[in-house]
Amino acid sequence: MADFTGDNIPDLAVTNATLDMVSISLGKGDGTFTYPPIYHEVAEYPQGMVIADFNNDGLLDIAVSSRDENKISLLLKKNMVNPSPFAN
Ligand SMILES: [Ca+2]
Ligand SMILES: [Ca+2]
Repeated sequence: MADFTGDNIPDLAVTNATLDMVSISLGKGDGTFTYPPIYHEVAEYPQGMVIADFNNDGLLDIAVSSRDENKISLLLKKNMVNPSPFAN
């Protein structure tokens, strides 16, 4: 778990190797997460996931390695949260 939205509430990212997706559930601050999660398509058969700030904007990003395509999908935070939980 990591905080992707910068609100100090932990969020949850999960790889789904069957759907070739990473799903991100945003923490609400009361121990529950938004549902349904936000889905992002990544390269086929995602396996490993590394969470770090890859572009140095102070917000965490996700890199997902793919078993079948031998490449890395990078989800930058600015593209990650859509729709924004803060937009009404
Ligand atoms: Ca958060
Ligand atoms: Ca970043």
